This record gives sequence, structure tokens and C-alpha cells, in this order.
Amino acid sequence: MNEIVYTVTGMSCGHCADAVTGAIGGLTGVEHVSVEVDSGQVTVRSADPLPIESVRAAVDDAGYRLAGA
Ligand SMILES: [Cu+2]
Repeated sequence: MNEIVYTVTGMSCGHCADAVTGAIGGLTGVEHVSVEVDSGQVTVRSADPLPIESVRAAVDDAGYRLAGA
């Protein structure tokens, strides 16, 4: 079990949280996603480590940005 906290910028409401949750949740192996809109912290639990590029692409496609890395 892997749990990583990412920082996503650009979220401002519950709709944004749902969009990011859906985008990352759709990646293979993801078991749970929890989003804090105010801080931009997105906690992702997965069976195996996720390729950072997959996470970045999912967030980009949803219209947000993965901070750092
Ligand atoms: Cu929003």
C-alpha cells in the first residue's frame, strides 16, 4: 500500500475536488483519493507506486496543475 500527498493548484470548490478525485481515481491501481480544496492537498492511496507522469497527465487533463516535481 502506498500513500502519497500531492499538491494540486487551481482548485476552488467542490466541483474542482470532484474533478480531481475522478481524474486521479481513474488511474490504474488507485484505491482511494481524498482532496482538501483549501490547501490543495490530494492524498492518493494505491496498491503500487504510481508513475508521477500519469498523475500529472490526469491532473492536467482535468484542468489543474500538479505542483512541484
Ligand atoms: Cu471548482
